Amino acid sequence: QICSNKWQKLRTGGPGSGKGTQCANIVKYFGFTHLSAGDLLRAEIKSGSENGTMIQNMIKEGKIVPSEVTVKLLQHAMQESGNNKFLIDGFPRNEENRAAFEKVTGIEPEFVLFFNCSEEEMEKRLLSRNEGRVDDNIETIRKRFKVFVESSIPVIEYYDAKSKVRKIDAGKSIDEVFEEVKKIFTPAN
Ligand code: UP5
Ligand code: MG
Repeated sequence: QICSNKWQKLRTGGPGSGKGTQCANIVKYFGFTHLSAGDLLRAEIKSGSENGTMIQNMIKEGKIVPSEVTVKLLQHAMQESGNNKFLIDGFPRNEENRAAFEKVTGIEPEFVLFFNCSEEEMEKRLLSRNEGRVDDNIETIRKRFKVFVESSIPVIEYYDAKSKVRKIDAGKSIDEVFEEVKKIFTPAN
């Protein structure tokens, strides 16, 4: 077995809500391995894999890459890590993702962190990020928000029905958000 269910932590939130930023903090404090599905997909494009062009086109359109591609990348990264505590960032993004991941890995998250943030604030953050991402332009950002509401929110609702969602006000400063995050990750939880 790759890892024990007990340690699965999963986090999600809209585009620019601060998932990557807070994951870096959580890794420092709590020793998880951070697996960003988006970062793995971008690395796959860079590696020149046969799926690269398809992935690039989907990211540019803000669309969700087929589960079989993403799940395989996540599974491989989990095996490579040698860790058994994972923070999965930005995944699952739709019901298909969720069902495929649980079927293939047999893993269900211990809980799901939901970073609640207004679209206005997320848009501001994404437009000032300046990392040269192909999806950080206003047209793609609008598409990402739409896909998030239509496809990703239902996944949050699914986990909420299982009492697994921990909602955080992600509109505050990075330090303030981390104070809230820390409470959720303290061992007593
Ligand atoms: N920042 C962060 N926190 C802040 C705060 N509290 N106050 C002020 N500024 C703050 O943060 C974004 C920016 O805001 C940064 O400049 C940061 O300094 C600042 P970041 O931590 O990067 O936010 P994050 O939520 O990680 O934003 P990201 O853009 O990465 O989210 P997305 O969910 O859009 O991106 P992701 O990489 O996960 O996915 C990209 C695309 O890949 C998807 O649209 C999709 O096409 C594809 N994809 C799939 O197909 N399947 C998957 O499973 C995953 C991705
Ligand atoms: Mg990110």
